[in-house]
Amino acid sequence: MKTVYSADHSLRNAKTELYGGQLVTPFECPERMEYVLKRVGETGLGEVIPPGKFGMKHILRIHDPGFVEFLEHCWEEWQEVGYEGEAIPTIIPARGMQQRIPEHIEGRLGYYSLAMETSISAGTWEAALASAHVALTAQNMVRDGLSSSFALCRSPGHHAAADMFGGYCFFNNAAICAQAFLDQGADRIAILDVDFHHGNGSQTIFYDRQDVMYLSLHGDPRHAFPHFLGYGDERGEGPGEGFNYNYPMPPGTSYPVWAEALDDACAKIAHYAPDALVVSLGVDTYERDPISFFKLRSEDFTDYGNRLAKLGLPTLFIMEGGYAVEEIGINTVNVLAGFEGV
Ligand code: SP5
Ligand code: ZN
Repeated sequence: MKTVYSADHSLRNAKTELYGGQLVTPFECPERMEYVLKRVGETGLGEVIPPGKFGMKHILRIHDPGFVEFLEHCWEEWQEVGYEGEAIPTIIPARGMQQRIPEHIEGRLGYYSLAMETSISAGTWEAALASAHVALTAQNMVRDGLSSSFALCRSPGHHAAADMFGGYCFFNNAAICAQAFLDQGADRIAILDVDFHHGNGSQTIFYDRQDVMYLSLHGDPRHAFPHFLGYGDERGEGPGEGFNYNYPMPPGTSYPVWAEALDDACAKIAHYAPDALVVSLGVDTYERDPISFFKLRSEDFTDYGNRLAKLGLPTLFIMEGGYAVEEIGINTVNVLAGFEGV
C-alpha cells in the first residue's frame, strides 16, 4: 500500500493546548508523524510519495468560504491586535446568542470554533492545507484504480465541521475526499470512523444525505470528547435518515466488544454497497493512549485491518488521532498490514 506524506505538517507546531485548566504541550504533536513514517519504512508497507496540487476546489465543496478565509488570516490578525500567546477562543456563540459574524478577531475566532483546546499559531494554515492535499492525493490514487492507499494526514480532520475547527482539526479531510469521489462519478461512499472520538464534523456534514453513509465507533459522549454529539440515536435526518450509525462505548471497552460493533458496522456498509470506503483511522483506541479510555492492544489493530479487507472495497485510509506517540506507528501500520494480509 502506498503512503502519501508531506513534511509540511511540521509547520503546525503549536506550543499550547488548553487541558485541565493548564496550557500544556499539545498531544497532537509533529513527532507523531515521525513514528508512523518510521514504521511504514521498517515494515516495507510500500512507497511513500508526496502530495500533488489540487487548489481549493475540493476543499470549498465542504467548507464555508468565510471559514477558509478566517483560517488563512487568523494568526496574522491575532498578532495585529497585540496578543502575545497563541490564538485560543474565549467566547463562542452559545445558546440564546446571535449567530452573526463579528469583525474583531476575538469574535471571529469564537464564531468559527467548536472547542477551545486547539490553539491557532504560525504555520497552522499551511499545515492544514498540506494535510487536505495529502488526503486528496491518496483519494486520487484510489479513484484511478488502486485498491487502497494511506493518507498520512496531519492535522487530523474528523472534528472539523463546514465552518468550525477544533479537536485538533481544521479541514475535514475524510469529508473532502468523500465528496471528491462523488464529484468524480461515484454514487455512494461510506465513511467508517474508528478514531476513539466521535467525528462530529463528518457526521454533521453528511447528516441529511444518503450519498454518504457515516458510521462511527467511539467513546460514549457522556464521558468523552466531543461530548455534544455521537449518541446512538443519531440516525440521520430527512433523506439522510438511516445513513448515520453511531456505536458509543463505555470506559474500559476492550477489543471483543469493540470488534462486535465493527462487524455490525461492516455489515451495514456491505448492505449499502458503496463505490469506495473512507476509513478515518485514529489509533487513540489504544490501551495506553493518554487522553482516551478504550483498551485495544497492538495486535488488535492487525485483526481489525484484516476484517476491513473482507469488505473487498476500494479503501482510502486517512490518518486521524492517536497520542501514545511511541506506539502510534506500530498501531497504525498494523491496521494497514492487517488489511493487506501481510
Ligand atoms: C483527532 C482527535 O483525536 N481529536 C481529539 C481531540 C480531543 N481533545 C480534547 C481532549 C480532552 C481530553 N480529556 C480527557 C481526559 C483524560 N484524562
Ligand atoms: Zn481521536
